[in-house]
Amino acid sequence: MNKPKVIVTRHLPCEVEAQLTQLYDVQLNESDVPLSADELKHALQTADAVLTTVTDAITADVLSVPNKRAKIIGQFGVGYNNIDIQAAKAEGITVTNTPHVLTDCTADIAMLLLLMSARRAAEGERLILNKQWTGWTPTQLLGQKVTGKTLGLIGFGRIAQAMAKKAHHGFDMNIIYYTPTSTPEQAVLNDLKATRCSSIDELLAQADFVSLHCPSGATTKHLINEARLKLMRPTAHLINTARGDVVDSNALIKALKEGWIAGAGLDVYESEPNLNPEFLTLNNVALLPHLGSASHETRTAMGNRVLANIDAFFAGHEPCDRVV
Ligand code: 8YV
Repeated sequence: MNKPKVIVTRHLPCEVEAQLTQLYDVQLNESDVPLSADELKHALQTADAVLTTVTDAITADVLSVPNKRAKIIGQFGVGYNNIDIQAAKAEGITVTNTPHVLTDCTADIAMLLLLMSARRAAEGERLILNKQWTGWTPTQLLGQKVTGKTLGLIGFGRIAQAMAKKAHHGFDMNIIYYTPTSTPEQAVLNDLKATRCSSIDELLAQADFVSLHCPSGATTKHLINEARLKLMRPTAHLINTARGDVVDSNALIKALKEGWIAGAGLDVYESEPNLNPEFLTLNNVALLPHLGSASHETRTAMGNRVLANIDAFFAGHEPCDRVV
C-alpha cells in the first residue's frame, strides 16, 4: 500500500522530521519559508495530511479550494486560531492540535515575563547593552516584590493552572481566577487556595499581576481594552502568553505610557511578527518573540503528538486531539 502523502509547512525538530520521513511520503520545508495561500491550497489538493503551525492562515478561502485530497490538518500547537474551524468542519476536514505537552513550558514563559516585568529585567539589560550602566545605586531600577502578591488568571485551563502552581508554591502568591467556561477540579482549587472572581472586572481590580490564558476568538478579541486597563491597579502588570489579539495593543501602549499600569510582559502580538513599533520605545515592557513552547523537549513532544494524531487517523482510529 502507498504511504499517505504528508506536507509539512514549517521546519520541525529533526527527530520529528526523521520519524515523518520513515512513516510517510513526506514533503518537508527545509527552507522554513511560510507557504503562501496558493501553496497552502496546493498542499490541500496534493497531500493526504497537511501539518500546519500558527504561521499558516488556513482561511475559509484556502479550505474551499476545489479537488481537495487532504482529509486531516495536524496543527503543531495547542492554539488553532490560524485555522477557520467552522470552514474545516464544513469541508469535512479533521483538525487536531497538541495540548498537554506544552503546558509547563508555556507556564514557565508566563512566569518568566511576570518576573521580568516586576523586576524591570528587560530595562536593566537594555541599560547594560546600551553601555549606560554607571554602577549600583540604592534607588536604581526599583521594581516590585513578587513573593506574596496576588496573581489574577483570566482563563483557568491547563496552562493557567500550571502557572498558578508555580506562582503559589514557588512564590507564595495568592491565586484568583476568572473563567466563563470550565469548572476546575476541587482538589486543584484546594491545593492552590484559589479564589474564583465573578467577573473579569472584579479580578482586574484585585490583582497585582494579571496573566491571560484564554483562547483567541470573537468573544475574546480586545478583551483587555482601554476601559479594562483603567480598572487595573497603577502598580499592576499585565502578562500575555495567550494570543496578541486578546489585548488592544493601542490601548496597552497608552496605559504603559500614561502609567495606568506599571508594566507588561508580552510573548504574543497582534499581527506577528509586525508588532506595534511603539512597544520598542517603552521602558516598562518586556518583549519576547512568541517563545511559549520553545524548548527542545517541548517542540519535539509537540511533533510527536502531531504524529500520534495523524498515525491514529490513517490507522482508522480516533485521533486523541481532535478539534473538529
Ligand atoms: C506554538 C503556541 O509553538 O501552541 C501554541 O498555541 O502558542 C505556541 O507555543 C505555536 O503556536 C506553534 O503553532
